[in-house]
Amino acid sequence: MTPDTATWHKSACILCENNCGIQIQTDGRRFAKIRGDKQHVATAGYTCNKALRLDHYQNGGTRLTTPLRREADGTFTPIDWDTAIREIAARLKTVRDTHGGESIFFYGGGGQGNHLGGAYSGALLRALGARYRSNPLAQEKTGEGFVDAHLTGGHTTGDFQNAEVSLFLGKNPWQSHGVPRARTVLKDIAKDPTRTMIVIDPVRTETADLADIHLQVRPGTDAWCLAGLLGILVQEDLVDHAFLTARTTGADTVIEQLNEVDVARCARTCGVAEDLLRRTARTIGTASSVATYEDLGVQQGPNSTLVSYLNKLTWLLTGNFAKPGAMQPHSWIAPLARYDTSPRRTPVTGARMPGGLVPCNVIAEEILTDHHDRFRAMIIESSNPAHSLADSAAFAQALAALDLVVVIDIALTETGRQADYVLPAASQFEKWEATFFTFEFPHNTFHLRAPVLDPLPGTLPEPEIYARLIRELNAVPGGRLTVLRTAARLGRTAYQLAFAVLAAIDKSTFAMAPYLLYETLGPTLPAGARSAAVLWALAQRIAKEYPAAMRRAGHQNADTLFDAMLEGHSGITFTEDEYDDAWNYVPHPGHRIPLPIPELLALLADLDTTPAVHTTEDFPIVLAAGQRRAFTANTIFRDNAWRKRDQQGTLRVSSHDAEQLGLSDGALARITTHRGTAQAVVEIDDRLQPGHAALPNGFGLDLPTEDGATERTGVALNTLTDLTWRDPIAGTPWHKHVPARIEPLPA
Ligand SMILES: Nc1nc2c(c(=O)[nH]1)N[C@H]1C(S)=C(S)[C@@H](COP(=O)(O)OP(=O)(O)OC[C@H]3O[C@@H](n4cnc5c(=O)[nH]c(N)nc54)[C@H](O)[C@@H]3O)O[C@H]1N2
Ligand SMILES: Nc1nc2c(c(=O)[nH]1)N[C@H]1C(S)=C(S)[C@@H](COP(=O)(O)OP(=O)(O)OC[C@H]3O[C@@H](n4cnc5c(=O)[nH]c(N)nc54)[C@H](O)[C@@H]3O)O[C@H]1N2
Ligand code: SF4
Ligand SMILES: [Mo]
Repeated sequence: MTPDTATWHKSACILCENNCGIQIQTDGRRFAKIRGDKQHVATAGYTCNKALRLDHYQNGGTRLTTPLRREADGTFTPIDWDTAIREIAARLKTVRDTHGGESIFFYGGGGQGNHLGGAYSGALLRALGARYRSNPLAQEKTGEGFVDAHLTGGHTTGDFQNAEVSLFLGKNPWQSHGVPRARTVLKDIAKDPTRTMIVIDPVRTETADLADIHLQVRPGTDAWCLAGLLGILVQEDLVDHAFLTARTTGADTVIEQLNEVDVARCARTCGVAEDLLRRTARTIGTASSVATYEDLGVQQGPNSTLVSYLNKLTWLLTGNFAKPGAMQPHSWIAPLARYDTSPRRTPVTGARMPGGLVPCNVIAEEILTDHHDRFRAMIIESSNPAHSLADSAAFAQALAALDLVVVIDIALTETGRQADYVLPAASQFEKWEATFFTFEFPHNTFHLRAPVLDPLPGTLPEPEIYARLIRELNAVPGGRLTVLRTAARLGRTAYQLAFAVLAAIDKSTFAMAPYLLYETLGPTLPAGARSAAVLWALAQRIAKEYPAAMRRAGHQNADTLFDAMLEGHSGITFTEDEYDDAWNYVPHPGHRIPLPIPELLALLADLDTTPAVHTTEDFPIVLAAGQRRAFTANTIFRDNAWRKRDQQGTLRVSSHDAEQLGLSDGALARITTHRGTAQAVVEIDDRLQPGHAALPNGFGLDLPTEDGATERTGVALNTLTDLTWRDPIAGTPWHKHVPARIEPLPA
């Protein structure tokens, strides 16, 4: 085949939420060259080192090309698609008829680069009467979402391009991004003497190297660090009274309590000098604008929901909302989760479900019980929970206890190996794809990606997989589809009308909409973009919820917006907000932000008696299980060769600990926790403080060897983590705070 060197295909990187626009040159099915897409509406040509390695995702060598069924003896038999769909639908029906649709649990629906397929899963769940779902958000962001629901009513994003003060809390954007064009933005801040970067991290990260102030807290003590900062803001009267009076309610309650905070004691507990804490608070309290970003360092540690609340109070008490350089609410293409202030509860353990998601750390407990309402079946798409959730052994036991496990993935993963059926999906470069990581303000962007290659033979895009299952379940009367198909041929106006009429007759039309759209509008879309049909409904929603912002972005109505999505191969701006509009996103009476959250204020009041240390004599080191590095990704690459460095995934320890424990650089160490044990190569790294160690995420996959066995490189982190170490409110895990023992191993 002649290399297709003339054509650059537009797409996006799928490794983190920024989804940088890229261009790919193919050579057959190989990605010969990859570069940033300068025309991309959000990232303008920027990429980090990882995007250039995406051929290892596309052609990494462990792709599935046929559905698999697991037999009684544990082996897999390849089966054809019709058989797979028929058998799975029949078994799902049996579970539903025996135990009720609510006993069918859905996990996943998208990773860092693919949410379009998952948008169709809701219709399948509706067809089955399933009510419970979860995804990886429920092991990181649900505590933050719970706090957001109480305060601003939704997610906020920091304007780091313009902020006078940028605060990164348990976040290392140099490596993990999250901020678009992160390295450029961080370097710009560092260069500018009028701007200040504050990093709160026990590790002197690459981001901390660029910071003006680094609060190198003891691991797991952020609640005290932030309580101290807030205490100073209030006690030195650095709060924005005009903002609090005009825009919030209950500020007095919060201020009164923060007046009681013993700042010196907080400083001692978190290990930061009181002077430095005071200087930091004054910097925040006197700045013209402050933006903050909290991430896994606090969200996967002790007191995480409380920490989210305290973080948000630092910028709310100082009036840093809805103005340039501060925190902004924003529009969404589709919200990643809908949070409210009193989430419903799980059926067995009664855990709160912020965002409507079952906390990842209770899933095994919801299954491993004889409770009548336990989950009996699980559908897992675009996620590898047997590897990524706390306590892999417990999760494996839970999977084994289910009547049916169906996994939809491009590869045979650690989770797939434990499934009853594995369905092979087309890769993210072989189908129409998009993410709903639309967090920007004032210009919010969205990128629908066209396929770069045809699907690998034997694979299907997820919307087609869900549609086939729904057809097999006979969930929608054929007449409905005929009406909509006829209307689709008459044009979009007729279609909209027909849809509205159906919805008026039958409420389930909305829940089944993705499927209805896929079957009826989908086939009329250009360039085989059938999977984009669901975006039509999302465009209607945008036109309804943000009409002025949509028009400012140049879209007259939902239809022109939908067409722009289909045609915008470098992404489009779908809403253009104005700073004052930000208040419209605050759903509370008078658009005021209610500051007190009594349950969290109670936890704050208890800090004096809350343990700040969780290590013991047996497990004296705090292990951060999952550090983001230059060559880590989630389990998106199933091919170790993608890494140019750190091939083993080293265990980083300080030279102090290395000396104490008898570890040497490059030698093997054994790591032991309450749950398990593992081995890793030691790297002495004085970015870490004594008593703190770090292992990278994304390692420890069981990859096939040539002789048909599997081989594991690096540590599968969740063999070491514990389900019960979780936040009392959101149930989010303590992956960044695992008490461990580390010992040298003979070479
Ligand atoms: N290179 C790379 N980038 C990625 C990913 C990847 O796998 N690799 N994954 C993506 C995903 S899914 C996510 S969610 C993001 C996560 O992005 P981040 O949250 O930035 O990543 P982490 O390295 O897990 O944790 C951030 C920091 O928390 C610090 N930390 C550990 N313990 C504590 C503590 O007790 N207190 C405080 N304040 N900090 C602490 C760590 O030292 C680390 O520097 O990254 C995304 N980007
Ligand atoms: N101990 C510890 N555990 C952690 C973390 C940590 O720091 N420490 N980090 C956590 C975080 S923040 C996250 S976000 C999770 C992520 O963990 P997971 O939710 O498990 O996500 P990924 O590892 O990204 O796995 C994505 C899966 O999707 C598959 N896939 C790729 N493309 C497609 C596609 O087009 N269609 C389908 N159907 N499948 C596809 C991949 O093969 C892979 O199996 O891990 C979490 N687990
Ligand atoms: S920042 Fe890097 S990993 Fe994230 S989307 Fe962009 S290129 Fe990919
Ligand atoms: Mo994540």
